[in-house]
Amino acid sequence: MRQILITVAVWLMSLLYASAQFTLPALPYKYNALEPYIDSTTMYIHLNNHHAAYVTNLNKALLNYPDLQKKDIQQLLADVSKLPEDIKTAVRNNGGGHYNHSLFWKLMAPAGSAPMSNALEKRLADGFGSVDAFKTKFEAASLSRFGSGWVWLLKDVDGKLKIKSTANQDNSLMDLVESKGKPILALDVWEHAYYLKYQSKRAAYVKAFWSVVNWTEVERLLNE
Ligand code: MN3
Repeated sequence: MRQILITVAVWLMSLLYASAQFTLPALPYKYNALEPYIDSTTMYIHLNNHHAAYVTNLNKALLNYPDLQKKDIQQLLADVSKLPEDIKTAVRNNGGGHYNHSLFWKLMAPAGSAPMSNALEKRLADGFGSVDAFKTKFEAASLSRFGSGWVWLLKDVDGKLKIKSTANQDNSLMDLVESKGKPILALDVWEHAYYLKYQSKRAAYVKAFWSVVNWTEVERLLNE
């Protein structure tokens, strides 16, 4: 009888956890798929150490807040300033980390597999003068981000394209971030994203990133 009770208790706990927890996504390609631009070891560590830690710590922060566990990540971030004081910073950092990385993986693809369409080229040229001008501005934003953070191509409420940078794991969905908008393209400029291959040469990493951008996904997000 005791054994049965324990089994039922474990089963109930697993149900509770299964519904509560955010989970680490699988990469949509192999770890070495972005070589030589982003190396396999960096991809492996970035997903399984860094991103996994954000997921674990986000779940831990929400452990005593069953109502918040039911929200999706975008809702949590949109109201992050209104969260209880004891978990606000943890959700900002780890929820942001989970959302940003989940998006980042999907915004990359093996070189040459998801080229820019003529329609997207035109949208970028309309917004920034030319695709080259867009890239130059995006690169400049990634180099001027002091310390850890992200660089974004955003679509604001008026549908206008903007390049912005945020510190740490902040993003433009958070109510406490100044420049709001829908993330269309994201680049992680934390050192962990490039240090093994590029050491302190962030500029070389940013240049290499253009070779593995999934422009098909960028365009889908833009038109969504
Ligand atoms: Mn990262």
